[in-house]
Amino acid sequence: MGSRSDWPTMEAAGEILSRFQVPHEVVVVSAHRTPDKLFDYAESAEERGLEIIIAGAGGAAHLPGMCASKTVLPVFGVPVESAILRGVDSLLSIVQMPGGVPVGTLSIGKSGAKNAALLAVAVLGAKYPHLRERLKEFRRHQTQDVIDNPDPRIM
Ligand code: RP5
Repeated sequence: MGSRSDWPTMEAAGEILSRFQVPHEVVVVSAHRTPDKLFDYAESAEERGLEIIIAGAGGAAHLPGMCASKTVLPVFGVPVESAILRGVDSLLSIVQMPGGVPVGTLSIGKSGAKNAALLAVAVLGAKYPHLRERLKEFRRHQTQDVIDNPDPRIM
């Protein structure tokens, strides 16, 4: 993520990855404050054994796109909600990539972070069948939880 201040949002991705027991690292890498670190990180990601990068950033959110420009690993971008423009700036910064360098862009905020991790699990599931099974179980549980709790007045 681009800043320590993104963590309250990106934590939602970490929670999902931990729940699915997907080994992962959590690092602050800023496209603007630490550009050399960003290049090193993205360039070395593949040889370090990373398979997917989830990049969250807010405002002028160039981190996911620049990351994608330096690696062929799948990059999922999470627009962090910004104070002034409520994350619309982040979303547009991430989603409008030029053809040829894709970033899979999720929704603004915590739901986007959560879904980035679930999408990562789904992609990894093509290679790791146990993750596919865990994802099916997650969905079953999620559906059952809604069915079992139809009255919103009862918590
Ligand atoms: C972006 O600027 C970060 O991703 C963060 O969302 C935003 C604000 O960063 P801080 O000023 O809170 O460090 O690069």
